[in-house]
Amino acid sequence: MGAITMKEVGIGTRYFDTRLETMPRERLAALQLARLNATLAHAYANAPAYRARLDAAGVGAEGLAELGDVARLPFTVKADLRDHYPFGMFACGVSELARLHASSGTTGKPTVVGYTRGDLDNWADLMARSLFAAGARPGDIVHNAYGYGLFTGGLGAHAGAERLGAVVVPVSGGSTERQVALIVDFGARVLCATPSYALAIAEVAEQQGVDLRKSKLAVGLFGAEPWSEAMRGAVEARLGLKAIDIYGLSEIMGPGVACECECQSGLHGWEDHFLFEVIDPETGAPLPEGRAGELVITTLTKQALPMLRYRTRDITRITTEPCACGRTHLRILRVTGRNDDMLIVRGVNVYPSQVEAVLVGRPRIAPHYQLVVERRGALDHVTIDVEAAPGVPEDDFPDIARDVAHHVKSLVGITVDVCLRRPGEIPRSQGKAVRVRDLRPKAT
Ligand code: DLL
Repeated sequence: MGAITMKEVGIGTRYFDTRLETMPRERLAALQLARLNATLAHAYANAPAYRARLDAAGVGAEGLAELGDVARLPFTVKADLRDHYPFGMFACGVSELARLHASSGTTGKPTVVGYTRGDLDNWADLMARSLFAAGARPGDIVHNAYGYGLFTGGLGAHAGAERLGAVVVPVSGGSTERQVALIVDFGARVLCATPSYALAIAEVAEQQGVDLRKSKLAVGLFGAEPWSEAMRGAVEARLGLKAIDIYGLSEIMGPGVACECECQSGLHGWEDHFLFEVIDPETGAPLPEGRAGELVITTLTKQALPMLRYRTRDITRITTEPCACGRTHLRILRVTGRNDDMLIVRGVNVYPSQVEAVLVGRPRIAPHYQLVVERRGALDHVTIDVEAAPGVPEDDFPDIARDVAHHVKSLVGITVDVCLRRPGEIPRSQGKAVRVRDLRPKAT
């Protein structure tokens, strides 16, 4: 993609890259097909792991005739990256890499991802595009509380903010009291953090008697974990900003794969760089637009680590309905959760974010919670640990617990125990919040 000039992102411009963000959908599809075939040829020629798979699937390097033919390609899954640890899936030599990131995962080897200079350049562009769509502008002070390090959040948002022409404050996570002071003293207009950490910042500010609603904060880019509309309401009310959902994953790039615009009605998936599909997680069959299923992403420009039909495990829906903002790129609706996080409670499938939607905003409880899952006999049993709001008398806890259990039953359909905790008892996150404590015996 072409270099972005400051002229294009000047005041009054509605897009970071007008040509690419508003490209008619037929032209976008043609661009995708050309880039998909270039990606296949690149993977076939330079990534032995892919060549074998493409041969086995009867898809050589000759390319696909239409985008729908992508369904002929085999899926790639996280285990492929682990099995080829560290660089076995890469399509370039180590000397051509400019950066490595990794995610630690709960078992075994980390998942390692690599970027060439060109990949980093595209990432910075897409992250700048996302920041702009969210409402950030050149010259804004961007307080970046995503973790720096092997996690892609910190450095990804950092490079995008610099590319936008903003002023980045590279705080990373932690030392929350200091974060509050810096937001106020530097006059940050934009906050980048996980939604759970944004809430932790709001809470510490309130404890310090600082009203962040009166600060210059106007826009927040929150992602890296599932969150609900109710949480959006809570964060917006307590920080006095517009809370924008941003999505991404390291295997595909990092933050900025998709981001909401100021309409806050779904995340624009940047289709000039990625091909999005939704599949039935059981059968692997592609699902029509609008149906909920697992998001599958193919990279269209990545050089170091092309990903062909990567199964994200994330459950969502997509729509190509036009957005009021004028961007033509499809929208991914809020990611409700990961397949791996789905609980089956007496036959009912539940994601923690569905429970969150019931908890957050309810009177007399605070938006800090964990689901504790145990095995009782043959059945899974869920206890919701949720904090009482500050100042609520402990004598009222049993009544509140009953009321919460009742609402979870009627709105989510599962029977749970509710345990009211005192303010501060649920651990606060500095990055991705731990929403489920799984005490079930591990399958052997
Ligand atoms: O979390 C990248 C990121 C950083 C995205 C900062 C947004 C902001 P990973 O650590 O590889 O990368 O985790 C990716 O996090 O597959 C989803 O399950 C989840 N996730 C990310 N964004 C969202 C979101 C980063 N907006 C995994 N809503 C993904 C729901 C999200 N889940």
